[in-house]
Amino acid sequence: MNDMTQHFHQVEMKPKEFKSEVEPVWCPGCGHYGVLAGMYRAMSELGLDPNYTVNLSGIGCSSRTPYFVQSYKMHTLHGRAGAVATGTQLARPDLAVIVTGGDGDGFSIGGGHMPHLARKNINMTYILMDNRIYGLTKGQVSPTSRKEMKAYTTPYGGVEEPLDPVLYMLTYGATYVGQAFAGNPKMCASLIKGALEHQGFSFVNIFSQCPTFNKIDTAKYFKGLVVDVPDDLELDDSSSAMAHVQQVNRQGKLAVGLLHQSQRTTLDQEMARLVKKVGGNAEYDLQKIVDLSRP
Ligand SMILES: Cc1ncc(C[n+]2csc(CCOP(=O)(O)OP(=O)(O)O)c2C)c(N)n1
Ligand SMILES: [Mg+2]
Repeated sequence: MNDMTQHFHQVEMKPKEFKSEVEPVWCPGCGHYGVLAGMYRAMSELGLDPNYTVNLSGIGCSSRTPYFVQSYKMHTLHGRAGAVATGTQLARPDLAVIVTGGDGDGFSIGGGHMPHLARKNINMTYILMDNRIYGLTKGQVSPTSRKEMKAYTTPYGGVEEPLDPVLYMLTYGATYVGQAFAGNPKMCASLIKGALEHQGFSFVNIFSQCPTFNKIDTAKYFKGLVVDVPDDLELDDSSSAMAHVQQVNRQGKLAVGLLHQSQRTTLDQEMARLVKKVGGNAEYDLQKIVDLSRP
């Protein structure tokens, strides 16, 4: 364990014991199943106590994930999971806070929140299930859809350039950034595990095929393009990660693996420091509220 490592309430549970009583309602072949399998595995490997874990989401197929996971959960407003998770983390710094959501939820309607989660280094894990489409609403282009994509709202093809989620989060200062393909649940699990262990804002982008509404970015398509991060990538230098991702993107491929991990104080730590500085005698005033709220 190093300074970047989180301390959890731990239990011994098998991956399948992290399944809730609610069965996933996703279409057959949806990549989101791979992400969920990765989550169960990561949570089991860490022994994450469901009583001290909260999984938040906005709206979308991907945003249904909390229903299927043994944990506390909040199904919030479209695009607002990150903001609600920020409040949750500050009020209950003893919880593992996980956001699961889609490309539309995170980068369209929720786009205004994303830079702030990263720059403030909120101690949470954000898992983006990137199917490059609005799945739940039956197939409109999203900010990660490729430019020429024909979809419900773009019958003649899209006209907007897509954004790259990992370049975006690296730019705004996320302290843990990884990328994977849902067809490789083992890699998903290992990146999610690392993200949960990381102290600070961790972001994992997972390419997740939507076989119903996105006929271009299929599982086969993603599988053919993934390129593993080289062993000699300087993980603590975000500019190396950005250069690597841009180089791989230029070749029309997709960089997968752990891209960046660095250490910086989190917002809750900064606030605790501030409370002390202005004469608060509590270790952290919000912790006092937590203690008072316990039966
Ligand atoms: C305020 C608001 N605007 C629009 C919608 C409609 N809506 C629901 S989900 C969604 C997009 C979902 O796409 P994404 O986040 O990529 O998730 P996916 O279903 O693809 O997993 C939209 C536009 C809504 N529910 N609320
Ligand atoms: Mg989507």
